[in-house]
Amino acid sequence: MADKLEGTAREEALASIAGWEPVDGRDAITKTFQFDDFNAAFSFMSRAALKAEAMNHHPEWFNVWNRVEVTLSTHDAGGLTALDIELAAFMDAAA
Ligand code: H2B
Repeated sequence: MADKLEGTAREEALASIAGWEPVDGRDAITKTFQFDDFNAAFSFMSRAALKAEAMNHHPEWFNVWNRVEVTLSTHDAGGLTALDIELAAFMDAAA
């Protein structure tokens, strides 16, 4: 299992991704992606889903038409790990 990110490693990891915000009350990060339409939003979700499945690391997300709200956390570790950072960076590149 991936270890929870702590200290300097955590700060550096979070500094490497842009636009992700901490979630109140739990160790997780969130970002809302906005697209031109549902087709673009769902295409993004499809790319992210294939990556998530390959990583065996899955997002919590909510989609309405062109908007995808994503929360990332590692449930097994009870907080943020390098897996969340990797998936966040992938999503940023895929958006
Ligand atoms: N996704 C996330 N975000 N956190 C996990 O701890 C996790 C996961 N664990 N996807 C995996 C699946 C686990 O539940 C299965 C049994 O491998």
